[in-house]
Amino acid sequence: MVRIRERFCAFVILTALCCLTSCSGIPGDTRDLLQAPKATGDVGEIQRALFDYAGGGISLRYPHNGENRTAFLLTDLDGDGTEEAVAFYAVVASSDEEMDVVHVNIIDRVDGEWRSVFDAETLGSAIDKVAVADLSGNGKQTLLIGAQLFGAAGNQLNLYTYDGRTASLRAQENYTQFLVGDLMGRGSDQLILLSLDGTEHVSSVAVYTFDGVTVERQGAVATDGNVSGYTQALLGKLPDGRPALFLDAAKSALSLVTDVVFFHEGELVSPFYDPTVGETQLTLRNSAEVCRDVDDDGMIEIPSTELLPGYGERSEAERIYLTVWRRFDGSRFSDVMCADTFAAGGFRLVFPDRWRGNVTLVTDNANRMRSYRLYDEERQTAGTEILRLRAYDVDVYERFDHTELIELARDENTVWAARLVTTEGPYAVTEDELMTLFSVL
Ligand SMILES: [Ca+2]
Ligand SMILES: [Ca+2]
Repeated sequence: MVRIRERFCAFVILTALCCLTSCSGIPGDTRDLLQAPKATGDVGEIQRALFDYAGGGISLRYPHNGENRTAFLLTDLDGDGTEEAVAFYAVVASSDEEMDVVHVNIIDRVDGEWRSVFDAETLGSAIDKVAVADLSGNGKQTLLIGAQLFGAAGNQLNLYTYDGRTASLRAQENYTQFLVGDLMGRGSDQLILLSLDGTEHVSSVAVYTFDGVTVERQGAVATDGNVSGYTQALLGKLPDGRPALFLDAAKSALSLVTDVVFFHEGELVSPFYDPTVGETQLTLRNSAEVCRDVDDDGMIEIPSTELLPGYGERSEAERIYLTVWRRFDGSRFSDVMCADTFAAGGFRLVFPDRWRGNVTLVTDNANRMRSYRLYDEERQTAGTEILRLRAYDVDVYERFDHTELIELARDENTVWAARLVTTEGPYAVTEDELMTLFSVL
C-alpha cells in the first residue's frame, strides 16, 4: 500500500511537471516546477482513477501535433452537459525487445466518483494527434485518436463514440496527417485524411462523413506525391465561398508546391495536380512561404515566385525572387500582393505596384541588409538606391548615431531600421507608406 502511494505521488508530480512544460511550452517560473503540485479536486481524482485502473508501470503520453497537447483531454463526449476525461498513457515495456504500447482511457463520473469506464490499446507507441468533433451533427462528439504506428509506418486513426457508459471503435484508417473541417459545406464537419507514400511517391486527400455509426468516404483525389512531406494543410475558402483545402508540400529544401482540394459539382478535385506527369507544376516555387491570408480578407492566397530584374544571368543559388501572392478563384489566378521576404534579416517588404518590374535589390546577408534600387535596364543592373533596410543588434544600434534612420520595429535583440535614400520621384516611398509595407517575420 505504501509503495503504491509513493508511486502515485511520483506519478502526480510527473503529471504536473509534464503538464507545465507541455501546456505552456516554456515554464514561466522554475519555482513552480520544484514544488510538489497540489493535485486536488477533479484533476487529482481523474489521475487517481487512471492510476486505480492501470496500476504502476505507466507513463503519460502527450499528443505531438494538433491543438490538444495534454495527456488528459477534458471534453463532453456524450453531450450530457458534463465533461469526461480522455487519458493517454503507455504501459512501459518490461524489456528492451518490447515496445511501449499506448492506451486510450476514458474516465467519467459514475455515482459521483471519477472512474475509468473504457480502455483500449492502440497499435502505436506514441500519440500523433487527438481531436474531438461533432461529425454527425447530433451534438455528440466523435473522438479521433491518431497513433504513431510502430516502425515508422505512418499513423493510424481510431474513431470512437461514447454513449455515456462505454466507447465504441467505429473506424480505423491509416493516414499521414488528419484534420477536421467542413469541406463539403454541409454545416457539420468531415474527417479529412492526407496520405503520403514516400516510397511510391503518391499522395492523396480523402474526405469522410460519419453519421454516428458508419464512416463513409465522400471522395478521394491525388495530389503531388513527389514531395518529401506536407508542410501545411490549411482550410479556407475560394472567392465564391466554396470551402477548400490548401495543401503545401516540400519538393526540396528550397522549393514548395501547393495543391488546392475542393468539391466541384459533387466531386472532390485537385486541379493543380497533373496526372500525366504525376506532379503539380503550376504552383512550384523557390520559396519557403506557405499559403496564408496575406490581406486579411478571409481568403487564402497561394505564394509564387518572380525573379527580380537583373538576376536572370545569375546561378540558381545567387538568384533572388519576389513572392507574389495569388488568389485562385476555382479556374484562374489573380495577383493580390508582391513582397520581398528576407529570412536572414527577419523581415518582409511589400513591393508597391509601381515598383514591380522597375525596382530590384542588392543584398548583404552578413549584415542583414537589403538595398532597394532602381533597375537600370540599359546596363541590366541595380542603379540608384531608393531605400535601405537593415536589422541591427540592439546594443550595436544604440552605440552609433542613428538619428538619420527610421526605426521600423524592435524586439528584445533586434532593431529594424530604414534609410530613405531617394525622397523624390515616382519610386520614392514616404515614411508612412514604408510603415505599411514593412513587417517583421
Ligand atoms: Ca458527458
Ligand atoms: Ca486573402
